[in-house]
Amino acid sequence: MDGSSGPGPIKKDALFYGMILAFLAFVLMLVFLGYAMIQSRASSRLAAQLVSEPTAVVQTEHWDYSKLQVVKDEFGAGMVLVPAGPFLMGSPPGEGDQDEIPQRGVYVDAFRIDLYEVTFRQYAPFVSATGAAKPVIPVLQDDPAKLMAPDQPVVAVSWTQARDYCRWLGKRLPTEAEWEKAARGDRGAKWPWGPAFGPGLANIQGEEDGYRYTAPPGSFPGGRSAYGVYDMAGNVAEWVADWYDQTYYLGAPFESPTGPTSGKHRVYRGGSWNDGPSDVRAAKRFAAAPHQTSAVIGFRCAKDATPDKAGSE
Ligand SMILES: [Ca+2]
Repeated sequence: MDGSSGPGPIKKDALFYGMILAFLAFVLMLVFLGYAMIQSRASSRLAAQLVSEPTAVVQTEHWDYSKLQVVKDEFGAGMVLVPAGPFLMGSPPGEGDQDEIPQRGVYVDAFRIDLYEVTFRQYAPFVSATGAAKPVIPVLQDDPAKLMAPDQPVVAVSWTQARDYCRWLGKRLPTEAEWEKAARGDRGAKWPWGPAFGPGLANIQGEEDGYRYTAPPGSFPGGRSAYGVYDMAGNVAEWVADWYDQTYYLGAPFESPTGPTSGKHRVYRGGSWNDGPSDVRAAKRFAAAPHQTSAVIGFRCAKDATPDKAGSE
């Protein structure tokens, strides 16, 4: 018996190959771990992109403005023709407030509406010519002059003064239905530009959009409505012709509704520089007494339009 052979060459080889195998396994494990780390980083990047996408890229409708018919009134204010036809007025269940339901198809005759909110510069000749009261901002915890530059939208005008200004120009306030159609187009867009709120489209609460208070009308071209109308969301809220009734939509006519025949409050629309995204939705309704004035309420005017006149100017 060769009891002195000890660990033979076979055992030594086994040890050697075993070590090599273990080393290879270790290297393989490192490669696998590295690969797994790269994979997980890539997928978390992807996840981050997916999460941030809704705020980074806002869906807008890319309205086609090539067929808009814009005319200027005698003072140079542009008015756009909104053609006759139906549109979706109000909000579907679960989207807006109680007074916005039911959503329904409403037919509106052709009309014209100012592309821009009325400015202090435009309002001044009316005050001089008629002796109407100069706008005085009633409540603001800051210097009112910050809102009252000539190129700012006029505020601190009552419903009655707004109506009188439009009449003075041979115009009128838009009805609530006209205003909403001009703001959201015929397919019921939630905001003038489309279905989602995003940055750079309207002057709302906060300074992230560049304005603490009002902005000169037309400062947010990306937020125009289907009819090219500026600032229908935010900046200044806007008086419209109708009396306010919170249940009006339940029984209102389907053709050119003009609001209740009487009431205590008038409707104003669009939300303002002091409202959040939900309150600048095209369907959102507000109401205030006709004599009330506010640092957040201004207006724009409208005018009848007959089909044969359309496009001839
Ligand atoms: Ca703002």
